[in-house]
Amino acid sequence: MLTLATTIADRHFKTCLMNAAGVRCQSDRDLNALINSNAGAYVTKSATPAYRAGNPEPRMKMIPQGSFNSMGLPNNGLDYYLDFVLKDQAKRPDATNFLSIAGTSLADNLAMLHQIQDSAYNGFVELNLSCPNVPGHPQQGYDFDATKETLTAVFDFYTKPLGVKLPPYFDLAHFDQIAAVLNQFPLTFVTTINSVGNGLIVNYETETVAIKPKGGFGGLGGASVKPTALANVRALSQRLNPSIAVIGVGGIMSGRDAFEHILCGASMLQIGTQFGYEGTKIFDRVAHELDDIMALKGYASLDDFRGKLKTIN
Ligand code: RRO
Repeated sequence: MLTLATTIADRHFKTCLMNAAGVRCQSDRDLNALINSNAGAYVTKSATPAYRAGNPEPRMKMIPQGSFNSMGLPNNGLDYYLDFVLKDQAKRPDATNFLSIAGTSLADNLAMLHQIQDSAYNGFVELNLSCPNVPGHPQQGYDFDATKETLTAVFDFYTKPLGVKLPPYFDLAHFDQIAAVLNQFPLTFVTTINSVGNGLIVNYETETVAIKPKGGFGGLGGASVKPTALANVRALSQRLNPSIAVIGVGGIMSGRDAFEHILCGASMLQIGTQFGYEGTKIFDRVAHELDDIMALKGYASLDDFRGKLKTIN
C-alpha cells in the first residue's frame, strides 16, 4: 500500500501536504476550509499579540513565475488563533496542527509563548523568524546572535513542540552558522524557506513599482524560488541533528516538485503561492501526482527516498 503519511516527533500526519503560513489561513473560514480538505495539517497566519491591519494596498501581485508580497503581517491577533486551535483540538484530539507566531520584538514572542505554554494547546508552534515585510524590522533569521538569544530565552521555559520558520540562506557558510545555532536547542522542526525577501518588480509601461509598501520592495514566492528552497532543505537536512525534522516550502506546484523536496530531505511539505492560486483542491492534485511518481519508481512510503538525493562523483 502506497502512503504519503509522515511522522514528526511521534505525531502522525495522514499526508505530508499542508498550506504554508500566510496563504488562505487568516480567518476561521479559511482554516475550516483547510480542515475540510485533504491537507494533512494546517498552519495559521503568523500572529502578533494584537490584531494588525498590515501594510497599505496594493501589497500583493501575481507574477508569471510566482508571487510577490509585502502584506506586513495582517492578522487577527494571537487570542483569535489560539482560540481556534484549542476548539479544533477539543473536537479532533488526535490531529496535530501548527500555530504560527511572529512577534516584532523578543518581548512579544516571549509573551505569546508564555500564553501558549499556559494554555491547553498541545500542537506545534512555528516561530516565524523570517518575515521580510515589516518596515523597520529586519529578518531575525539573518542575525545568528539574535536567533540564539531568542531561542535561549524561549527554551528557558517553553516545553511544548516548537519549530522555527527560516529565511532562505544563500551561502554555505551561512548554512553552517545557522545550523550550529539551531543544533543547540531542542527544536522539533525547521520550516524552510520563507519568501526570498526584498525583491523589486518594475512595471515597464508605467515606470512604477508594483506594490505600495516599502517603496515597492517585497518577498518572492512560487516557482521561481524552488531551486533556493531545495538548496535550503538539502543543506539544513545535512547539517541539523536528526531529531529536528525539515519542513520544505518553496515552489511546490506539482507532485514532481513535492518529490524533489522529499528527495532533498523534507518530512512535510507546505504549499504557499500555488495554494493561493488554486485553493484546497491542490492537495488532491499534488497527492495524486506524487502517488503516480512513487508508484512508477517503486516507492511505497516517503522513507524510501527521503534525503536520498544522489550527487555526481
Ligand atoms: O505578512 C507578510 O508580509 C509576510 C510574512 Br509575516 C512572512 O513571513 N512572509 C511573507 O512573505 N509575508
